[in-house]
Amino acid sequence: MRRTFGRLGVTAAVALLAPLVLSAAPAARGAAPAAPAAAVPLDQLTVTTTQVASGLRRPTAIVAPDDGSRRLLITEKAGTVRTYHPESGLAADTLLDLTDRVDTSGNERGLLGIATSPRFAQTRALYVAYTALPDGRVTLSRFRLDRADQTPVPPAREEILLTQPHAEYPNHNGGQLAFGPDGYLYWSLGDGGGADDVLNTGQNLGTLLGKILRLDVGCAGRPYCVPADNPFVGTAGARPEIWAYGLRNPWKFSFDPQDGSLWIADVGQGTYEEVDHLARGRAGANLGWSCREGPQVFNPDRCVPGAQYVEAVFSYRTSTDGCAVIGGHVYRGRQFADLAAGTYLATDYCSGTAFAIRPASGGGYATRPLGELTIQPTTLGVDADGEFYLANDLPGQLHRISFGTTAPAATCAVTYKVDSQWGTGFTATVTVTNTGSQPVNGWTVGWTFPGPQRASNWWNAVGSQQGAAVTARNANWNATIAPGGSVSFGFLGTPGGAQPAPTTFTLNGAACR
Ligand SMILES: [Ca+2]
Repeated sequence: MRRTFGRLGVTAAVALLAPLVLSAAPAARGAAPAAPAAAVPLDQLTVTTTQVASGLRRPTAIVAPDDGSRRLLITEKAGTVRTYHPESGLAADTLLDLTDRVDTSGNERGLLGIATSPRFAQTRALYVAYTALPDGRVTLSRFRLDRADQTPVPPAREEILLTQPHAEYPNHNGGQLAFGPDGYLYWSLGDGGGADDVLNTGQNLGTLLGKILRLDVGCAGRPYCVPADNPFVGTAGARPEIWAYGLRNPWKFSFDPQDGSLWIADVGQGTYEEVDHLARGRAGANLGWSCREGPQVFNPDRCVPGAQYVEAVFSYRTSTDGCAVIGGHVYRGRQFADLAAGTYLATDYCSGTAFAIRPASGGGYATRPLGELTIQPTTLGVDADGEFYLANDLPGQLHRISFGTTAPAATCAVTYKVDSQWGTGFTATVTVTNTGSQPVNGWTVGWTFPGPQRASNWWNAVGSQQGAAVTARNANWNATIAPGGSVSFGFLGTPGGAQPAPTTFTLNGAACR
């Protein structure tokens, strides 16, 4: 019988046996500072997928080296790494083959995670996380390459950096790898598997199971070093590698490249799937398992008196709205910046639902399901330009993700004019004309810079910029634009020299066409 891979620790039997505990334990907010809203509200945001490759064999993770190659490296459960390029497609040759050492038993063991060192063209280090033969030990390894584009990577190059025994149960191996904004390597490990946190690891700081680790893999002479500011350095009985704890199976986590915050998607047992959000530098967070699952107490016997549990920022019902959350990324690309900048996108292995989450300007989070992506997604990925991809399990497809909007076209025309330009900067004037028959009362004009422009020192508008996405709001004296009327505003920009001008604009979230 063919079994599916992506239940990721959620079994029907477990769902039926999950205790119904409804009392609440103390919970602390894990929220990061709210990001400015993107131009399109979540209820007008749409998402679609376009298949760009097929023939993957149970893909598990996607990473894009920052070497200008435009490649995606994709791990497969059996122990292989494949290469995709947007022009040449999925390469027939395997980049790295570790099938002789990867334990693929059960649904959840295999080659699970991959990361490339920052400034990959110079540093050329490839990191992988997998379950190792013969007993499923979770393993972090490094491969140093001779050249960034070296193909294949010799398996004999392997340097094993850190291992954690994981023999009792084949499920809950975590496996995500990512470099943080601090240059350290983060690695997620599941709680050791079985069910109910039977090994009691989630709240136990003496084990690496049920944790996210933070490692300095750049120190000389040792496989890795523990950063001196890790939260449990010097705590008796605690493993100093731990960065965050109280996790069940953090299959995916990611960092927002703009604010450095950490988004964790923790697969639930039988009741709730959850997404957690930690501000940059938030050390030692306790995400709750197995005292808590999502917004509820799971097992009161595991609750530690006085403990502060970080509350999930989003949760949904296991077996109603899906079965296993597949964490994703915050959109910081250019192509859809005016629609989706600052939006975290996650999905679910069983339902394929696209869950959009966005920090709200007044605090809290706006969340909305945006429809269905594909069946059996196992990983979302982001290319070097910040654009999104998805790979799915048994179909073995790679999809590109696009955003759109249901917002009606606005009745507006916008001109963008560079007035003057010198060695280090420029000034520009933007003129908005109301081409409709109704007055506009209060306006927000949005666009995305196609180049490296940064805007500041605004006049006749209140401007802000997030990545390449720019938002300009009316000043208090020019909020109304009569039918046929115009307003002009401007700013001081950098850098100097000729830059491509923005070509599409929005007025109050709707495109000017
Ligand atoms: Ca939790």
